[in-house]
Amino acid sequence: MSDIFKRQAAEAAMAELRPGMRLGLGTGSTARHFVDLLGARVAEGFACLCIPTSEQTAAQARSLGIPLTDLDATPELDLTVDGADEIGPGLSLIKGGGGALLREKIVAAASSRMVVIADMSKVVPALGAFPLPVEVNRFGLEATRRAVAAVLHAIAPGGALSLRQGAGGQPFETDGGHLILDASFGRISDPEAVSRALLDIPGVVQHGLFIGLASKAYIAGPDGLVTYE
Ligand code: ABF
Repeated sequence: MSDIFKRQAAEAAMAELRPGMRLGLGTGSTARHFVDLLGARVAEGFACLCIPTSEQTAAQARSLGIPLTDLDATPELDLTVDGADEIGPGLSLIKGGGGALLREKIVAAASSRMVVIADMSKVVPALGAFPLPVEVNRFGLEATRRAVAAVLHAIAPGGALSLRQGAGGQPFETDGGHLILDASFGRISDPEAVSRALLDIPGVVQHGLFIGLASKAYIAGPDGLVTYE
């Protein structure tokens, strides 16, 4: 059922498209619908230049004939359309459940606007029920893990921290070759403070809190489509 809503949210975001746009393409099952719809538009002659936020999205876009570039050639984008794991107050987000948070954040930050697409289950009164993904360098993993645990336990004494596992019993590896620690806060009442504390840890590459990046969200659910801005 939620897949129908994801598709509806992606369809709604098509209204944001203008010919010649430089677009950031998100990652995940909702963004996949958007890329699918964009591919159909491109096949009809719609002109755009796109930057994918993951190898997965790059492969999908290539298969649909969507023109791709990179941030070195095209460092400023008009719009990024991406999914989210949680959408909280003020369009603050938790992202990175799919492991693409670093590229997603770099691409979103390079975009004039970020539009979120999601089904209604992603909307929460406060962030944190979804474990916060923290992307870390492999070097010094244990020292970084302890420092992240200290931040987590200062806020959520009973909170759990786990190294994300991938296929074949190996740790999950991001497109950038890093690892992910999933931090279960339960509730994050001050996302800015958590963001600063995590980014102060040298081994932390990035985290999945997106604050002040999204300016609009198309949310679809049983009661229809809602737009937040
Ligand atoms: C990406 O896809 C991620 O940041 C997020 O983790 C996930 C959203 O999940 P889905 O669209 O598959 O529900 O946007």
